[in-house]
Amino acid sequence: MKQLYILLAVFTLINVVTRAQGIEKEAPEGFDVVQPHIAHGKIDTITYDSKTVGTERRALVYTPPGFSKRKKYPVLYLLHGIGGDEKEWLKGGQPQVILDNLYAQGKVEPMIVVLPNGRAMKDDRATGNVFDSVKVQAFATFEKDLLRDLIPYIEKSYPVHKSRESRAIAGLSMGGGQSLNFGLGNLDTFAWVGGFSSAPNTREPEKLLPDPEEAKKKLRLLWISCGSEDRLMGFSKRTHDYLESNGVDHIFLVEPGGHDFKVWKNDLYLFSQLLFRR
Ligand code: FER
Repeated sequence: MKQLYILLAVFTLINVVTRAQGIEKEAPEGFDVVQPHIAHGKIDTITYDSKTVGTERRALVYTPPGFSKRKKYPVLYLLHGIGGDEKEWLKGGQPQVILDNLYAQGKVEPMIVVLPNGRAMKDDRATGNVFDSVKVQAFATFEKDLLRDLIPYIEKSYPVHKSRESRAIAGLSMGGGQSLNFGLGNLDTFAWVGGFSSAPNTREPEKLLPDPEEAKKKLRLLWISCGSEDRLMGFSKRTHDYLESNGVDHIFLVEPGGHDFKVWKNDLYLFSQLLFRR
């Protein structure tokens, strides 16, 4: 009988802890498997004139199943890591498969996903030493390119809502750092922000969010996640600690895994379902 009580207590505890976290933590099996018989979104390659870099720059754009120019959509800007470019998510994470499957189940709000090249320099390919300081600096320069060149291009070329509540920014690793820096640094542009396994380019918490009160008023979602085995965990953890001690609502998800697409695909699966909810 005593064992039964202990078992019951353990189950209750697990239940309470899970509910306290308040979110689903792991994508179900098959979430990233192509389903031939459902509707599929479409991927365009676009080029935009970047005044910031002084070149034409490339990005990919995923429009959802049932996309219509007569409707208006919110936009997620989804950013890659230090070794990648605008194709990295597509090759490693297949976001179009994850999202098509979520749409088929009615689990995600219709949105456009923009996959930019976040290395804002003339030669923006991920070749040579990707840790070279000039290339790393280009990930910071992308803030200007995004705000002044890419977003205006998207907003004049696609049927999209043009308010902060209709823009999200998220990314993996260097792209996670960019998303936190640019998102929290531009709360009048983005209301939904996600950092997956954010890299050392993530600003220190006090610089990232000097005014927690403004963030509390303006943010609709702040998501921080990282694999438990990732050596970059410290950058997510220190951000989470600061947010927690300043009472800024956010999700902090530590999930099994390292610095890889198994984690980032799970993040996209979970994060995308929370976006643009009323
Ligand atoms: C570093 C370690 C990792 C760093 C960047 C990264 C700029 C980025 C990793 C990634 O994007 O996957 O010291 O410095």
